[in-house]
Amino acid sequence: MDLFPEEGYSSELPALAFSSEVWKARAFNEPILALESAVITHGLPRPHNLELALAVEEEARNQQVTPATVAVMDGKVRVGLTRPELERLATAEQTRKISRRDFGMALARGELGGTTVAATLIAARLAEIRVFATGGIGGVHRDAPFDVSADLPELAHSPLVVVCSGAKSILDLPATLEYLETVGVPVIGYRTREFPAFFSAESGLPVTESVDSIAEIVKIARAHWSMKLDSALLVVQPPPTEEALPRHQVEQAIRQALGEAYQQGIRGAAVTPFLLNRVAELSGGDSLRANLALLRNNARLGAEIAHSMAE
Ligand code: PSU
Ligand code: MN
Repeated sequence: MDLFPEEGYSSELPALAFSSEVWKARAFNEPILALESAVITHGLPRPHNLELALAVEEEARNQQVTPATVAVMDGKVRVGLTRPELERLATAEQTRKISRRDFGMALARGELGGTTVAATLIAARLAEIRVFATGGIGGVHRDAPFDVSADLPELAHSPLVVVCSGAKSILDLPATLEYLETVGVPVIGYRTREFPAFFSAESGLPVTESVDSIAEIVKIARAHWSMKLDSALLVVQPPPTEEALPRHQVEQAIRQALGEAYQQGIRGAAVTPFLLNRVAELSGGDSLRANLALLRNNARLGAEIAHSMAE
């Protein structure tokens, strides 16, 4: 550690820039909740993206947990954003979707970028943050054997509790769960026995373990890491009942979106944003409502876990 570190910067982590809020929380060992920003730049339409970014931060603050939204900005990986920075990210004309592969280019060129689950895990790991909340993780794509989200290998060696609503069924969910098993990421259902499919509570697939309390999650996480395992624990909960969509309704939109992606030759990093956007359009406002509700709900659970882990 620097003797007199300039607030927000650490000589050991030259690429990171902490918000003063996160800097202080780190110094006082207070709970912090990591949040991604690809959902702001590539996941949600304006103005819902900014509203959502502010709402999930509020969920953390309501529980005296410091939110650390991660993004790439002005040649730094920001851990914690100010409100003007969130606004800049949410309204920018051009942003890069930043996964593990993309840091070098975005940092070197001073680009603005939203971090995926993979990229947020990398930053959170460096910052020693232990809890991260998001909507849904990336996974193994359907009928595309080599399109596996970088989120999965990153979860394999990121010692964090990651709260989400499973993964969207735009993905091959059984294959995604098999991958997580291979790399040692337990899938813990919070008050559910079923792996949620993001918009819908049902996927027909079981979780590794089901728990009813935050205390159990924390106990399992500590025991997991006591074996010097460096993998994440995925804590999943379904979208709130009021806003959850029936599985068949979503499935129809997904089939159509997948067909269009194939016809239009959409590849690589563009696949997930394309599918998310088309499914949202095809299923109408209901999917957006579900998306916003589950993101807030996951931030709330993430903050509770962060709080409990800091005790
Ligand atoms: N799934 C969603 N909403 C999202 C994403 C996934 O339901 O916004 C975003 C997340 O940031 C995730 C990323 O980390 O997409 C995965 O992209 P890819 O498949 O290109 O790795
Ligand atoms: Mn991909």
